[in-house]
Amino acid sequence: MKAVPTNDTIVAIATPPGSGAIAVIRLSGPAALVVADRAFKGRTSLAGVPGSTVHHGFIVNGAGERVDEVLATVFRAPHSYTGEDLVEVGCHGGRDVSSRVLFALVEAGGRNAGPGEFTRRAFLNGKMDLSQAEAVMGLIAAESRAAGRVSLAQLEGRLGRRVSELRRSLLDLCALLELELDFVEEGLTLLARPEIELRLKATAGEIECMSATYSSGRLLRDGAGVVLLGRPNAGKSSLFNALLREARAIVTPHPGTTRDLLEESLVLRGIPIRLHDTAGLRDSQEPAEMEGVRRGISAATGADILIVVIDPEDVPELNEITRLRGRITPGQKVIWAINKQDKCKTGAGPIFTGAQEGEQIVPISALTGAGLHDLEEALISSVSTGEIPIESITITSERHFKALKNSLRRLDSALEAHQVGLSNEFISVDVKEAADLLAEITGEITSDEVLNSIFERFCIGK
Ligand SMILES: Nc1nc2c(ncn2[C@@H]2O[C@H](COP(=O)(O)OP(=O)(O)OP(=O)(O)O)[C@@H](O)[C@H]2O)c(=O)[nH]1
Ligand SMILES: [Mg+2]
Repeated sequence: MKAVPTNDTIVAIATPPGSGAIAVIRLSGPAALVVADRAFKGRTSLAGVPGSTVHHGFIVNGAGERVDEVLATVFRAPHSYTGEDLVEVGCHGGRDVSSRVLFALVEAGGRNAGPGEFTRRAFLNGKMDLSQAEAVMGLIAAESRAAGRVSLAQLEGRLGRRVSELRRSLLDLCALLELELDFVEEGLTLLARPEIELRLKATAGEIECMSATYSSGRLLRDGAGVVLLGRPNAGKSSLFNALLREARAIVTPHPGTTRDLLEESLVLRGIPIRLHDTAGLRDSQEPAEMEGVRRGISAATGADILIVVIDPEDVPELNEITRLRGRITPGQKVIWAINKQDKCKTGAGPIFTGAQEGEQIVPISALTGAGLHDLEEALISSVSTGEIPIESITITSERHFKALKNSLRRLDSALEAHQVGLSNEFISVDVKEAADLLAEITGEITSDEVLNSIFERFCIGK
């Protein structure tokens, strides 16, 4: 992949596409003020003004025509988002006018910025560590309050700081281990053997705890995949509609109504959920229904949470429950929704005994809405172990998770080397590797390839 130049002046519209009251066009680079001055006509030239000041003027294109009346905010290096000289031109927000202002600034010498290039420069100029740069993207993409909170905590640098501290303590340990090697002849020890073990275990323990947050962090970022599964007519589509509070899926009294896999998103108490309705499970010779059942089963296999919908009058036999149970993937959270409670006389409904330990049973009526609140509670408790405390660190990125896991593997092998009595050299190699893997999270050690893959997912102007 070609290298991205980092010293020219980049320009892009920073506000979302479409029309609005105003649009902001960002210009950043060592020559940002010079470039802006070629297009900006105000009372004074921007090159002469102090940072963090706003100036009224006009943007003029290469042909000398006025394009728009604007406000230009000047930020001087290093006190700007990118750490470079930066100008934000606030113009009128029409699609046409903002693109003409952008074009005038390109004519003046700006280069159209690539995706994430402003944030990439902010990282390269030390304004933020890599985990914070990724948090910018997470915050922009966050579709729920909980996901936004986690990204915001990461943006504040909490993850980066903690990871840096852990890395530092590993490097300190490494230095001691290596230093001790120099004195091995004299029989001098700088670290008692139990002390080495203690330090390795403490760091490994913390990395383990951090990486364990990924299972809920991932759900916050992507949304939990929830699949409604059950026999035809159990009331899956009715429940799907009830949870969405919208008549999204077709409901009829005929078994085999739903064929396609339906997917909709909803946010439950700040947690994003991707809800799927499926075709009822039964043996069929009808090609469309067979395909529907196949798709439903495949969605169920990849789901985070399964809601198995039961019509208590239809599935009393044990072998049906066993068949449904066969669709559960180990590790999946399972909620049994015992539907159609409105039809059961109080206290007379058949008692459901098909659940296993750790699985929840919730009696509901998709028709009347009874028990729906309990079902939502069951869903929330399956996704997370309660509200994520604001001061805690939650891992939401697969990249961070993998780095932590790899680092942990190295620490485990260092610990093993230590326990079998290998010399410090062997231990310190692993400890150093473990520290380097942590540095990938903050970007203290990184490659162009990693940077490209992170920033190309950003949108232009960020
Ligand atoms: N009395 C009562 N009827 C319900 C309830 N939930 C669903 N039904 C009825 O059961 C029938 C089937 O409901 P659906 O929601 O289409 O069931 P489904 O599981 O999606 O069925 P398929 O798409 O064929 O697999 C409809 O007539 C619904 O009105 C309920 O809680 N109480
Ligand atoms: Mg249905």
